[in-house]
Amino acid sequence: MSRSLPSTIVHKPDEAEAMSGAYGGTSRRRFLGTGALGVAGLLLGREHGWGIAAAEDEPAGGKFAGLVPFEDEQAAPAGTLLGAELDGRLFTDLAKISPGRVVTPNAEFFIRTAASSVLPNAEGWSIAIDGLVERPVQLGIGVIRKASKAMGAHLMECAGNVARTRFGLMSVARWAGVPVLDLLGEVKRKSGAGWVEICGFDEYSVASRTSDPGASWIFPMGALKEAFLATEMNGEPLMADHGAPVRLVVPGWYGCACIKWVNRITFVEEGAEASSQMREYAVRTLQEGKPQFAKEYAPALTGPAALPVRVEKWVRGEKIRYRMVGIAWGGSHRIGALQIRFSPLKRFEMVSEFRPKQTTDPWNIWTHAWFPPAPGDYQIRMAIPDSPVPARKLEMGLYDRTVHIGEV
Ligand SMILES: Nc1nc2c(c(=O)[nH]1)N[C@H]1C(S)=C(S)[C@@H](COP(=O)(O)O)O[C@H]1N2
Ligand SMILES: [Mo]
Repeated sequence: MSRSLPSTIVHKPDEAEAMSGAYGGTSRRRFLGTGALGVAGLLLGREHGWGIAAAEDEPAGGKFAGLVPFEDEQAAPAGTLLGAELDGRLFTDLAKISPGRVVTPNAEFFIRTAASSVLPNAEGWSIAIDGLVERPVQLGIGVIRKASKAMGAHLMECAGNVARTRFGLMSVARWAGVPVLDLLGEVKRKSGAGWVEICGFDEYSVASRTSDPGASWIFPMGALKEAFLATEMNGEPLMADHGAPVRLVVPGWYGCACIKWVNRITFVEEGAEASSQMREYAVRTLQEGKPQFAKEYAPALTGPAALPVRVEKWVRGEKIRYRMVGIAWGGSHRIGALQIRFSPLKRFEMVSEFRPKQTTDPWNIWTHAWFPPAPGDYQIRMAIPDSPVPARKLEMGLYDRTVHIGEV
């Protein structure tokens, strides 16, 4: 899927252009006007409550001297939609996260597949509920919107989120919608109808170079306890590129299960075949092989994971200090402790400031005072000691990042 990236610009997050507008609308002019220190204050945040040091107790004092870019991460620019339809992508700039900016603004929430140019009008939209039911039902969008209520902040991550695109296929929003089981509870189903296939509109005017059309995922009813059909994100109506008028959100599951433009929910029996989307994402959701039947798929849950998102450089007199800022996430799992290592040859050490991630936190921010012993490349990996479930992608090295330190 990353094959089609329209650009291979190496991102330099310390450039003024990259920083402008980054923190609650700081303009480029304001950035230049206040200088690096102004940005530093914003970077560190003044809000408490996330276990993050405030600007005043910055580890080394001194002057903020920019961000050290991660190496070998070629990426298209973040925050703008690139391409269209099935090849449309928008990458979130994770380096912008701060205690006061935990939720991703709508315009920066990642997009994986942009709205089709032949998408039907939202106003006449309905969801067909059919399959193993006594009588099929058409659920109008008006009814769904009316029943919508706050569903909380949840993280979404594409199963194909990789270093090459700076892990930008991951975001957090505060959603509103209707629990799927509430809607399905109204429908009389036949015996044996223990599974549901949730389908979304997926026809495009142009054939994709990278993805197969056809969006649906098949769930056992029990897996949908927390799932909801979303109509709003961050207090605004869902945007077309995020699945308007209605999309599925399954908290804790990879984005590939979170079908957009939902237009059909079909009750099926346990023996149903897996959908083409499930097969396409089998490897990326860590299935064993490419199973033929839906019931052979493990829940496509994001495991516990952590990632550095920026390396800040600070200067005081002759002294240079580095501070790493990162995130930890993983569905509804609690993460009690976090470790970091700077080379495969070195041991893991405890992250210096980490407030445990509670079950309801979508992600949380950690910081680590870092004293690289010498200039050179550092390969960073995180670890979650006593992880409630195996942190498989983390342990596979899929969230490794490298930074080059020029001076210490
Ligand atoms: N109809 C439809 N739904 C879809 C997709 C799609 O291509 N078509 N892509 C899925 C994938 S792979 C991801 S990661 C999420 C991304 O949602 P977002 O673009 O709102 O971030 O949508 C999912 N839902
Ligand atoms: Mo995805």
